[in-house]
Amino acid sequence: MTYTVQLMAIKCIEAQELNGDEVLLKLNGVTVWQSGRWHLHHHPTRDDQVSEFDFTNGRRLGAAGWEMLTPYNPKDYIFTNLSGDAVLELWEEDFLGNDFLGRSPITERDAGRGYITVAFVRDGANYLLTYQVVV
Ligand SMILES: [Ca+2]
Ligand SMILES: [Ca+2]
Repeated sequence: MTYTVQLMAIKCIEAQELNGDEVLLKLNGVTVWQSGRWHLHHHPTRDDQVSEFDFTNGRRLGAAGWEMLTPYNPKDYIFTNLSGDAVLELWEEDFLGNDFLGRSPITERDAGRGYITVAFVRDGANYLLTYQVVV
């Protein structure tokens, strides 16, 4: 039995760094998403700061409100053919070693639970990640 994980959204409740965080998400140790040129921040004031990514609708919430992600490919947020136990990890990139912000285990038993929101609270950071598991 295999299952699929779909990332729905990530929201910054509290950034670790003053100017915002360079966030990356790993699935089973492989980087599947990174904020890239955007810095996650709970209160965006600069053009490059974003408080929330809505992966489902391809939007980001920044100082100017919701804007579309370009490019945006919905398939970039869907991971198929998983089996057994999987793990999602949140990291914050730094020049001298990245900061580990937490992990969340995933199994096929999560399928049918609808949207699952997990909190990553560690090292001064506070993030909410929403995903769903389908079989
Ligand atoms: Ca850091
Ligand atoms: Ca950083």
